[in-house]
Amino acid sequence: KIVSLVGAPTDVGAGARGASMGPEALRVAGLERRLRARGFQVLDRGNLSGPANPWQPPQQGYRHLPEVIAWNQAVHDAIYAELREERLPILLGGDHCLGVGSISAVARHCRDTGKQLRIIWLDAHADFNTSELTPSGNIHGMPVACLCGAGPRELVEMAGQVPAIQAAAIRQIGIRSVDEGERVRVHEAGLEVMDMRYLDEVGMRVAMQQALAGLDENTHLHVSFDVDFLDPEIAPGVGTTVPGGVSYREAQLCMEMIADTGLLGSLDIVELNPALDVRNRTAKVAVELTESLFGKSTLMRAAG
Ligand code: DIR
Ligand code: MN
Ligand code: MN
Ligand code: MN
Repeated sequence: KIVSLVGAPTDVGAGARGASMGPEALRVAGLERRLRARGFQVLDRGNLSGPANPWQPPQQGYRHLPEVIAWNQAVHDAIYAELREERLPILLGGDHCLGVGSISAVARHCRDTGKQLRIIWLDAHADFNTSELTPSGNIHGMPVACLCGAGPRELVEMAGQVPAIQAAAIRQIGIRSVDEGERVRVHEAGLEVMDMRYLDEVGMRVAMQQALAGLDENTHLHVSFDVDFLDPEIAPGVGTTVPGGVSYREAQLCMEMIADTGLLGSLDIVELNPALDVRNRTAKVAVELTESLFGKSTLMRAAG
């Protein structure tokens, strides 16, 4: 399988500037070289282009909605094209609003090919806000809601089918910051959220066994990796750090267990903010975790 890198250098959906530099920081940290060392053929498709960040306050509950739509349409089209070529696309974000475009493309591809879709959402946040509930207006707090059918029409309809995905297709891991109104919607929608308390109680191994249960050869596994999933001590380069995150070892186990399924079909790496990072440390950690996601392990192990 050929891996393709698609850069989307924008921070239009975020509340802090700087995630627009994420793609280059991941390249500088050696993402392509490390994937090649794992035996993958890698195509760097370069960066998409889109509108600049106008840095305006929210209007009707959305900050930069036209710009967010334009970037997501570009991401959707690029990721869909890679999937149609049977490549494994990695979206280099960019903020997490881009999950709408990326996962809309994946949902469309799964519909084309009759695949079952499972999404592993690694994040400190549920990203399930709507314009009525959002405390910030930042659309990077809304992609899961949009994908499940709640949001502005242009984003909700991007997959050509509403909703783009069922809430039942998602497993959220590492969550530790959910807003008041958002919490109610999470429960109403029946989102499966493995929050930090749950990880503390049962451990990453059991949580991931559950998150990866019910997959078969016909499953397309998509991982949406918001780097604020990680504890800020190991990943300071994000705009919305939340203390008490996933440790380096927990994150490695999480990635290795996903790799073991052999079903990874697409990946987003989002919210990396080099302007807040320390000597590109967070980008390096993200690259190390991506290596594990693509099968790097210390020893050869029996399957299962
Ligand atoms: C918060 C932060 N829930 C919001 N969301 C973030 O503004 O909606 N998502 N940072 O990644
Ligand atoms: Mn395919
Ligand atoms: Mn997120
Ligand atoms: Mn987040």
